[in-house]
Amino acid sequence: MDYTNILFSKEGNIAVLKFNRPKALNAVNPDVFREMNDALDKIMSDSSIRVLVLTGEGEKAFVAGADISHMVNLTPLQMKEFSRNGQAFLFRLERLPVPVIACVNGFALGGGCEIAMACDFIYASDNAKFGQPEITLGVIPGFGGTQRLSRLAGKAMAKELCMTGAMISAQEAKDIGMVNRVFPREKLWEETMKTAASIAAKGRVALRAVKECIDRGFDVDLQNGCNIESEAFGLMATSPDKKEGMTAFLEKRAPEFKGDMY
Ligand code: DAK
Repeated sequence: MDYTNILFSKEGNIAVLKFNRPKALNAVNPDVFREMNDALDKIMSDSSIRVLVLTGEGEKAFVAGADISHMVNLTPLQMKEFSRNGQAFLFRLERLPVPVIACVNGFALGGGCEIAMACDFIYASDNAKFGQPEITLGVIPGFGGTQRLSRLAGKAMAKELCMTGAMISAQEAKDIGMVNRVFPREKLWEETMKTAASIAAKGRVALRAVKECIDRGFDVDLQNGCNIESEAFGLMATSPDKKEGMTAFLEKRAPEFKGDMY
């Protein structure tokens, strides 16, 4: 599939996906989701990819939301279809067996904020703005915003942001636990890729297990969460990366993880 709404590239073993509709501040429509899903298929079938970085093309936006010009005339059935496509894409990001970093380089509003929150963590530039402004359009977040925001920032903060539709700065988003780190705009990409490279050097099997344990364990009680972890920890013993990591430590050298699946 040729892409016109996204840009897909690889930098070593790091995949980079950019929303590429800068004239509309990267607002997302069904074509964006179609292309993104195709790109995720490629990422899933490329075992050399260790990390995915998601960002927006241009100076102003990560994603300024769902495309309002597309949504304005949708029928209820079309709206439902749009919602399903969007939510399916977000669940795919969340369940992707490689870590996904949102590199938020400007507006992350509505659907854009929801996409960022479905990534494993968010790095933001100091000029980035976050918010769920759907209420000002007479609707509510439709790509899981009410759910993921309350899990990240707590119920009361999620209610305030979804009820007022107010935008918050990157620093405020960090203060409420939505964003991990904030960088000066010109440093964001470099810092994001530095972290991506650090993660990419780790073992693929262990990275996948960490992601699954934290995500699956989050919604269950501590005992069951720890059970999920023990199961995964046991499986690590079958990974050649475990032997390599521990042997490298004992031999006082850097490990070379191959990422073979057991
Ligand atoms: N959709 C379409 N076009 C957009 C857009 C958007 N979300 N955001 C910006 N643009 C376009 C603008 O229309 C403008 O186009 P031209 O006029 O140049 O053709 C261009 O991008 C530049 O925007 P501005 O001229 O407005 O730039 P400013 O710097 O002055 O303002 C802004 C930037 C981000 C503050 C402003 O553009 C803005 O407020 N944009 C809308 C933000 C917004 O409300 N986002 C949330 C969209 S609603 C659902 C599923 C999902 C959703 C809903 C339902 N269901 C399942 C039911 C999700 C909803 C949303 O995301």
